[in-house]
Amino acid sequence: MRQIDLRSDTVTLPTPAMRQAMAVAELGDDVFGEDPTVNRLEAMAAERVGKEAAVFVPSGTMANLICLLAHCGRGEEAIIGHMAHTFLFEAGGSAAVGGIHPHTVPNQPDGSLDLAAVEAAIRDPNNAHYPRTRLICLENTHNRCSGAVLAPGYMAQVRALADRYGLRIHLDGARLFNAAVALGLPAADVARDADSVSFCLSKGLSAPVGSLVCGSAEFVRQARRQRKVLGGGMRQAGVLAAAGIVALETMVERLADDHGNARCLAEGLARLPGIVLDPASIQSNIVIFELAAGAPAPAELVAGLAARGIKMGAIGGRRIRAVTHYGIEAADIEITLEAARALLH
Ligand code: TLP
Repeated sequence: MRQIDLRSDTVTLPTPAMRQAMAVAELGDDVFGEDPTVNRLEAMAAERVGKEAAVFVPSGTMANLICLLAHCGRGEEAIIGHMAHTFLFEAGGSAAVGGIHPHTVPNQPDGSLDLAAVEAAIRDPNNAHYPRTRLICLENTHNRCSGAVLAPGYMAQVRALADRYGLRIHLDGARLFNAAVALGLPAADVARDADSVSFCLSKGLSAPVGSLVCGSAEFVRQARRQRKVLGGGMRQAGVLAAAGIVALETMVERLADDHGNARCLAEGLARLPGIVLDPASIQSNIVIFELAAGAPAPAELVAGLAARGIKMGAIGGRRIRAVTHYGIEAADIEITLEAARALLH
């Protein structure tokens, strides 16, 4: 039976060109700055996102943690959406490791944070009772907001607000290239208003491992230090970076196919009884839908699909998530819709 794994775009396997590049990569000790393949990937990443410098790190979680540690000291505050990956799914790392105080603001369904709510969350630096606000964190695309793409122009407004209060902006761009492709803009435009941006090679871009932290040369110097603190210096990491270079060279434009497949999946699902979903809200490769009261429980639908070789994730409440990616074809969407139809009739 064909397996259709829609649990995440993290399940993607490297392409044959990536495996080939990994096998022949020129290597050195990256902690000494001497791995030519890592150096090439870092230069390429900085150029793509329009920042001075970049550093290769093991994961998206470590990338975000490194950025928060580089921006905030102990007892200082980061303003962050209540559905941000960094707030929900990174094991409280910034608090556990860095003593950073998260100040949550509600995410809007489009992934944004209401500007007035952000402003209200900024502390008076002259009042000794308060933690000091240092940072505003944004996420684009937004995982828990069904892959929502932040509207162009929104970040410029956050930038203006941050500048008024002397704050920095970190962008969790785990799926930055999905946002760029969805908007038809260069990634550098999407990241322009952020002081730091992280992006992942191992999601829709299909490389096996790795993320990049990008920012000013000085910020990246700090980030390298934090990477060392966290044990993320990786020696002959060019073997991984080689796949990342192929990912940036060959896997960005095709993300549009994933977005098209996600939209087809959402349109098909929305027609089924018991599914609550507005397909127009699906802008990238993540489809989150709800099962109405009276419909099967999410665990039941997920198990029924799994028995037919289709994997999705129940993500709490009555919600299920499906993520399209390299390896999922239009025909797989049809098979998935057929199976869901049979289970929900
Ligand atoms: N997201 C994963 C899981 O952790 C939920 C997924 O399947 O979507 N930022 C964002 C926006 C992410 O979605 C993720 C991973 C990360 C950071 C962390 O990246 P990794 O998994 O490389 O540590």
